[in-house]
Amino acid sequence: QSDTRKKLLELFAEANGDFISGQKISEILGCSRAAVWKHIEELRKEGFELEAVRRLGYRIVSTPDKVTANEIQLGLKTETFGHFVHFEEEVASTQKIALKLAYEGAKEGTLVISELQTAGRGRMGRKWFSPKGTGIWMSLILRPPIPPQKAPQLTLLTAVAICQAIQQVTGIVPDIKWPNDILLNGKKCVGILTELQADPDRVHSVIIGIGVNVNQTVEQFPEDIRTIATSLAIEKGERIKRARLVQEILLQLEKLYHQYLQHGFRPIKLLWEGYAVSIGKKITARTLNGSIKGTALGITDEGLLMLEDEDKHIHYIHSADIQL
Ligand code: BT5
Repeated sequence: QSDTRKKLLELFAEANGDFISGQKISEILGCSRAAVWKHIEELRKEGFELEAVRRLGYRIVSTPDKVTANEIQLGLKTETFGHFVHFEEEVASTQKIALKLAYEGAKEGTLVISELQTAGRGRMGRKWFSPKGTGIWMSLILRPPIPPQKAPQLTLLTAVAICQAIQQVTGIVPDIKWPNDILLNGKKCVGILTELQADPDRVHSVIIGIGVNVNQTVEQFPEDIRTIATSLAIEKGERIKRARLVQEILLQLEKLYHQYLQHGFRPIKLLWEGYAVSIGKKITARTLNGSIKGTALGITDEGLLMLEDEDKHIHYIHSADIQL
């Protein structure tokens, strides 16, 4: 079975994008035309794009873009991030697996990544839509020597790293909406979920969950988020190799993380402000204790949002949803 598959792929590789007739394939593989059709269907299920034209036969349009350990590690330039990759075709949530690995003692920089999440999660019990093969659904284990209250800074640091990576790979300059959204043309393209395991005075691990919409088309988004979500491919007008973007995110993250551990949050804050859209604007912050309207002044050195209400009172906000 897998031998036939290999032969078929070799045939397509030799054809170099040209058509091969069904007749020829069945002769070379030594199987019936119906069996050829079955193999073609299986390849399609794996993400190969194959065109079938009567009389001409089959032609390969594109190969799958996978995010297995091999794909990620081939050409990876980091010192440690992503040197151990735990890949699964399908998971409930990469966060759950990373949490378990962290608990079992996994090293800093361990990456969990999957093609599909069946129960991807956002903040506060919300769902993260993570369809098969079109996005980056991954969780990175960090063990920063910082007090637990500083952990939210890592969300902001991650947002900057992802913006830099997106810019590097696609040329698009994204916007950041405090604290964890990355937007393209006002629509959400990336979500970040930072989960902390700590004692009151010591961090055991921080799991950085990253969801990036990469190759979805508009129709591939569920209706309830179609108007608020977008993908890099939609904005760029072409598909992007996910593994390449994963490599760049890991590289930028590692650089900023080292900078952060050496020099603190200040340099990161400056970079963050360069990408932030909400600063200086009138916004509404929905917190667990109600909504506050005001002008976003910026973020503090700790990473809290400073919001000035109509009475000139400044609120320091740890966690909220922001409406621009
Ligand atoms: C987030 O939550 O934005 C954090 C998302 C983190 C996802 C990653 S994927 C890898 C790792 N494993 C996980 O299980 N999670 C992490 P929040 O700010 O609460 O935003 C959630 C809201 O975004 C939802 O309520 C929807 O409105 C919207 N949404 C859901 N899926 C989306 C998608 N694919 N693209 C854009 N928006 C989406």
